[in-house]
Amino acid sequence: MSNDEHCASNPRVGIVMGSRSDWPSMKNTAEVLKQLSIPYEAKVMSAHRTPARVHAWVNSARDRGIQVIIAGAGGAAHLAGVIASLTSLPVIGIPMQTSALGGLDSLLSTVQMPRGIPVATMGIGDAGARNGGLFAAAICAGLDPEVASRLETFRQEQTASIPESVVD
Ligand code: RP5
Repeated sequence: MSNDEHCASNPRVGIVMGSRSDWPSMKNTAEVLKQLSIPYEAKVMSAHRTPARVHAWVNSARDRGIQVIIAGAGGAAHLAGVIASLTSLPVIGIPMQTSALGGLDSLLSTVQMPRGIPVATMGIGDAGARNGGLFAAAICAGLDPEVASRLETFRQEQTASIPESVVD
């Protein structure tokens, strides 16, 4: 992943992931934000392997205009929870699919937060990553009527794209 390619100058959403190996799933988040013209930045940082990078990035997030954080991680997936412990910005967790346990490890690590530090946890893998982007868009829509209007149009188009007939 080239981060430059995926960074906007004034990001409103921060997409972070524990490893570059998470990008094939997390790009689903980026794609839907791009579709909705919501500026984002995408970064690799790990709660375990690069804790100082996590702290530095989270501590600057609000001042740089980030409104929502989406964190994807797999296995002992503490990234979203650690980020939520460092900021009161809304944090959306995306549990990555894993080869060892199918992502159940990531799901439970992300969703089972202690009382007081919430992480809005999506489903495992690609669908969760896309829904995380849409959930972030819904939060941004509450702050920006133009985003609300684009999200409404997106939903109408999605509805219109679902055929009722079972054959072509
Ligand atoms: C987690 O470990 C990452 O979020 C990733 O899902 C998983 C495997 O990472 P790599 O070994 O591929 O770097 O921290």
